[in-house]
Amino acid sequence: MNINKRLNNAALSAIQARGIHTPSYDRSDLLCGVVHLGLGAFHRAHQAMVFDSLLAKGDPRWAVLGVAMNSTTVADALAAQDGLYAVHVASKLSMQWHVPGAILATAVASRERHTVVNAIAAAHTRWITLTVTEKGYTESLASLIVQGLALRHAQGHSGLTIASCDNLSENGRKLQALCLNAAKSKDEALATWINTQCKFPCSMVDRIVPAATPDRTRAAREALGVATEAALGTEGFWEWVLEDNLVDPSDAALLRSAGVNVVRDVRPFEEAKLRMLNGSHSAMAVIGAVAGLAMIADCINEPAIRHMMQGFMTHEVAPHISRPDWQAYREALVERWANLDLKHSVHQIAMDSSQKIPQRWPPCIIGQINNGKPFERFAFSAAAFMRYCSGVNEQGVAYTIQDPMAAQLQALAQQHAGDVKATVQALGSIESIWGAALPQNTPWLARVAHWLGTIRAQGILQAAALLPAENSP
Ligand code: CS2
Repeated sequence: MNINKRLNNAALSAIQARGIHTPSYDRSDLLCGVVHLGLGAFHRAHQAMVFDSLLAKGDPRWAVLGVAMNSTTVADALAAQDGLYAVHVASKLSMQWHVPGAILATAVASRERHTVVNAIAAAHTRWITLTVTEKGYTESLASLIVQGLALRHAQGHSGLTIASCDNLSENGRKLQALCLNAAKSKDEALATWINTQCKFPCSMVDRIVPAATPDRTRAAREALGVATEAALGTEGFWEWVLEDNLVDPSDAALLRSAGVNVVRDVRPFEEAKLRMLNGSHSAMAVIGAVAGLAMIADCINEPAIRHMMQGFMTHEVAPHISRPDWQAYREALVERWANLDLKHSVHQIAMDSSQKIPQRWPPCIIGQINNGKPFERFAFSAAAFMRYCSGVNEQGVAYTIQDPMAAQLQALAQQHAGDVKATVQALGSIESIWGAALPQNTPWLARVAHWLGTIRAQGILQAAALLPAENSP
């Protein structure tokens, strides 16, 4: 390996000669038609790879300005590599390194705000896409977008398709409301222009993309034969379901040709994904963290957890989703979680649980309560979350809770550590997590307390083995 060489445009032909998927198009001819906000692993292994395949079909308008909101590390590492990076795609059938070419340039919003504002306003920009995480939907995000749109409007350019790709229900509507609010406080005419000329499609995006690790970077250097940073691993599976609500209607056919499912109503897909995939993920993450398991694959390979998750999905989640192929979706999930190449850390998923649980768990719990059906696996998951908030696993190893509410959650968990009922009372009454109804629901709180007591007394895996059998409600 020639480590003096690094991944960049000049190295691409040598990398391709090693059998690695590299851009088949001329990168010097591309137009930055997309401004993407949130340069995390997910975007690079999902939308950016879809845009890469549109570029490979000969449409030069899908190159991306990749904007990190605050962190400079990835933006600068990619800039030094001409926007290129390696992605290892692993499925049951194949393993393949890819070097997607869609990210043409990068910027950091907190450092180069004007670059981002000017890019949003630029005539060749057609889309803004976003993966800024659940906690990123703030007034400051809206102010950045609206500043760019104001300049765009002043310059007389057409409106943009602005697609949220975060795990929030009705993500497009939320983003639209946030932007319209920000615009109204500035200028009514601008708000009207945004409302009529820009489109905010809802979307569901799915692909398991663990955070980058040093091991993956080492493997990428080995495979590519050049020095490289910011390498990722992902699974073969990906899905992008997008509401057919686009400024340029002909984009729908283009996106479909690259495998995107453009539909009238995203809700059945979004609900299934948030409740079944993400809801199970959040449950396994806190259970695994408490049990001292490192990865999601370790969790799903643990019989007590696997049986619990099957029962969770079949009896407590499925009644509250309307995706027609949910059985196949559920089976595929178990297989996806067991993918050993992914090394998806439970602590990564447990991060920001206070922001994730609200759209993942309460709608199903309330649905079960309203239908007079059991909610034992949810009560167990809620108890596991409360046990997780203590910040120490069952082997006595402390971990960091990364969450905007970390200090409050940990203080409450520790303050009442010896008293199960008081812990459930304190942590179970936070309405921003559980909504208004559950903190008032005595049978719910009683079952959470039951499971928290059992987890404390017997250990979390032994407690999980006491849940109803997989095939019984
Ligand atoms: C995970 C998601 O970290 C999390 O909260 O549940 O990132 C999940 O891996 C993706 O949504 C899969 O599409």
